[in-house]
Amino acid sequence: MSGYGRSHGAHLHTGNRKKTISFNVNFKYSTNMTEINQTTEWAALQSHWTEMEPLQMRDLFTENPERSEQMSIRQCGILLDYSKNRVTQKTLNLLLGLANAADVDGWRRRMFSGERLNNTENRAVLHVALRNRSNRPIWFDGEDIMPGVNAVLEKMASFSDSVRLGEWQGHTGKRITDVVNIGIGGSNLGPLMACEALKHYQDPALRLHFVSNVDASHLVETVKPLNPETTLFIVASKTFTTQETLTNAITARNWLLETLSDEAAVAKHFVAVSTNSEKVAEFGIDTDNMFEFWDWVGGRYSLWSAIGLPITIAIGMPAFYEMLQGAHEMDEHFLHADLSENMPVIMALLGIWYVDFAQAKTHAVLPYDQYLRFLPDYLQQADMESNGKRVTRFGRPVEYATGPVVWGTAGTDGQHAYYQLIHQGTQMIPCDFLIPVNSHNETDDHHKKLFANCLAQTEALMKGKTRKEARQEMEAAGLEADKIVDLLPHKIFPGNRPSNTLLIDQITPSRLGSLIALYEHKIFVQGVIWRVNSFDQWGVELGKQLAGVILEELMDKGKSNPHDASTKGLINYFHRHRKR
Ligand code: G6Q
Repeated sequence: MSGYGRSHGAHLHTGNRKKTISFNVNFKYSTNMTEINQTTEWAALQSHWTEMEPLQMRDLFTENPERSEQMSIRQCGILLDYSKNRVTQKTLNLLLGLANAADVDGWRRRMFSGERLNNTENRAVLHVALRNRSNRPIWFDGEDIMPGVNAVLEKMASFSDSVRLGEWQGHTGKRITDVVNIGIGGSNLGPLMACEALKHYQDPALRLHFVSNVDASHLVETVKPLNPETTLFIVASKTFTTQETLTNAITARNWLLETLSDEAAVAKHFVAVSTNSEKVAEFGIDTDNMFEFWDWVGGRYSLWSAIGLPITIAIGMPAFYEMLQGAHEMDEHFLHADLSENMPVIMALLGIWYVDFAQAKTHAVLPYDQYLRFLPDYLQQADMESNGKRVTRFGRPVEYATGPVVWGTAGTDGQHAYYQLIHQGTQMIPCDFLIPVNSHNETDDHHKKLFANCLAQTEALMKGKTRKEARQEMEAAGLEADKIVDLLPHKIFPGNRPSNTLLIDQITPSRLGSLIALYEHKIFVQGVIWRVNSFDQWGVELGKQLAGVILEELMDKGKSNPHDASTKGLINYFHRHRKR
C-alpha cells in the first residue's frame, strides 16, 4: 500500500528530527536537479508542437474512429472525454514522459504520506486526510491524525444536527432560520460553491448566506431581511486575524446586540472555525463553540475541514460524509491509477501542453449547470493561488509559463457573451465543459436543450466552419454572390480549438466531492511539473500588509507614510471629497 500508513525513509523519525529532515529534503532535491525546461522530455514536446500545430482535429477524428473511446476515462461517476484536444497518442506519450521526468508518481506518494511539501511555510499538505473515509492511519509528526480529524467531524455532526433540528436555539429561545458564514478566500469560496452546488439537497426553511467582502454593503444587505433572534453567524478564519473577516464579524456582533442588548447572546449566535483558539476567545466567542482545524490544511483546500460547517448545516452530516467519500474515491484513483489512465494527471498534462508549448494564456471552466455557477470562482482561487508562481520551490526564477488565468461562468449565458472570442478571437483558449447527464430539475425539455447547447459548442470549437461550408450555407440561404464574397471571411471559423468534456452522472454530494478532488489533484500535478510550491500564497499576504499602511492614513489625516505620487494624490483626493 503506497501512500497511506506509516511512511518510510525520512519519515520513520518523529518529532523535531523528522521536521528538519523533511524540510531539508524539499530543498535538497534542488542541488543536482536539471530544470524541467532543460530536460530532453521538454525539448521533445517543443519540437512535437511544431508537428502538431498544422494538424486539424477534425482530420484526426476522421483518421481514427476509435479516438473518442481511446481518449476517455470514466471514474467516480464522471466521464472525461479529452479527444477534442490537439493531441495524438504520441503527444500523450511525450507528456507522460515529462510527468515521469518530474517524478509525479513520487510526489503524489509524498503528499499522501504527510511530507512537508509546502516548504516555504514548512507545512504538510494533508487535505486528503480530511476525507480519508477508509480511516487508515495517516501519520504526521509521529502521530496518527485520523482520531483528531474524526473528533472534529463528530462535533460538526452534533452541532449541525442540533441547528437543523431546531434544538440549538437563539438567545430568546427561537430556532435558527438563517446562517451567515463570515469568511473570505479559502474560508468562503469552498462552502459558498458547495452550498450552491447542493442547493437541491437543502431544506428551504434554513437559509445559508455568505459575507466575505469588507465592503459594508455586503454585510448590510445580507442581514437587512434577517431577524437577529433567529440568525447564527459562523466566523470562519484559519488565522482569525484577517481584516475583512474580523471587521465583518464585529459589525455583525453589533447588529445582533442592537436588538438583543445582552452580551450573553453572542454565545448563542456566534460560532467560530479556526486554528487559533486564543484569537477566537479574544473576540468573545466561547471556545466550546469553536471548530478546530490544522495548519496542514491550506485555506483553499479547507472545505473538507470544519470550514465545511455551513455545508453540513445546509445538507446534513450524512450528505457531507457522502461528499467526503466521493473525494476519497477520487483520491484513491489519483494515488493508484497508472499515470496514463489517471484523470487528474491527464487533465494536468493537457493544461501544460497548451500553456507551455502552445502558449495559451488562459483556461475557461464552463459548467452547464446552474448549481455549479460558483465553480469557476472556486477553481480560480484553487488554481491561480496555487500555481500563480514565478519561482520554483527552490527559489529559482522559472523560465517557462506556469498557471494560466482561470475564468468562466455557467452556460449558456456565456454563449451570448464571450464565446465569440473563444470561437473566432486570436487566442487559443482551452476549455473544460462540464454538464450533468441527469438534472435535478427535469422540467419539460430544459435539460435536453442545455445538453445540446453544451455539446454543440464543443463540436463547433473542434470542427470550425471551413470556407466551403460557409459558402454553401450562404448559397443555401439564397444570398447574392457579391454579398457572399463580403461576408465569407467573417463566417469562417478556424476550429481546432481544444476542450475537455466532463459528463457527471448527477450533481450529488458524492459526485461533487469527486469533481473538486479531481481539480485539486490536477493543480497539484501541474505544480509538481512546474516545480513550484502550490501551497503557499505570498502574494495574498502582501495584500494583507499593504492595506494596513494606507488604512492608517485614511483613519488619521495627519499621518503620512511614504508613497508614490499617484497613491499619495489618491489618498489626498479621498480626504478632500469625503462627505463625512
Ligand atoms: C487560501 C489563502 C487565502 C485565505 C484567506 C482567508 O489558501 O490562504 O485565500 O483563505 O486569506 O484567510 P483566513 O482563513 O486566515 O481568514
